[in-house]
Amino acid sequence: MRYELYYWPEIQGRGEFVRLALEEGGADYIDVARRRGRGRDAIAALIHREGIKRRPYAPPVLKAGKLLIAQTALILHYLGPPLRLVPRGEADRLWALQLQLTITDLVKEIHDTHHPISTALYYEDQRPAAMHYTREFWRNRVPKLLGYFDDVLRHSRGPYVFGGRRSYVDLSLFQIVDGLRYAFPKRMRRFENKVPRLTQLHDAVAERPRIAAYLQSERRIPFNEWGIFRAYPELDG
Ligand SMILES: N[C@@H](CCC(=O)N[C@@H](CS)C(=O)NCC(=O)O)C(=O)O
Repeated sequence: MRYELYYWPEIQGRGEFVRLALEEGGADYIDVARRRGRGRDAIAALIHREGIKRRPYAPPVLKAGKLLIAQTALILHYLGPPLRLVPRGEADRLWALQLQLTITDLVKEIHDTHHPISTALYYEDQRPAAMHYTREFWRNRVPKLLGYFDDVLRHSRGPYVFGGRRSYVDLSLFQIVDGLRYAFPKRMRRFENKVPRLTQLHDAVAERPRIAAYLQSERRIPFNEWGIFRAYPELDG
């Protein structure tokens, strides 16, 4: 199966959680908007195409044969078994999906640190609210949510959420830690010792041969100030 990923070509964004899975799973895939040089038009053509009965709302979208699948967590739930990125049993697959949906919630909250009022407004037009939101986010939400995932890893005995076997959830948690380090270097340095198992998971994923090769490649778009994780020094406390 040759998969097609439709996602914005200039950012990691939510597409990155899918890219990491495709890379670690050794999938045959095309990052359509990047590789064919069609950029944003490729996504617009898909999302706004007339006559699609089951039209996806927003990228990332995965095309697998005739299937068009949107929603990051659902895409990963779908890719898990063929790419061997999740155990086969139903309870394990649901556990992975449950964790991934919690990551989806966290991603939205991370995004809201720079866009707390509206995605339709520029960051510069909501900076005071962003500073307020971000302070509360780090005071209450980061300890609760990252603490939760660290606890999941304590129960699984690590380094991964299924113990010794990596899954798509681990790849996403790697991305969360990596992104928070980029966006909030000072805050993360102060906080990270409270979630040592997440840090270990991050390092274990980064050392996996396929991920290490991907991170060194041009396929990995550098972090920048258009994606989910944005480095605005005034938000870093
Ligand atoms: N819950 C969805 C969110 C999808 C989403 O917000 N996609 C962004 C790009 S990263 C978008 O283009 N959204 C358009 C919109 O929300 O109107 C997911 O996890 O895939």
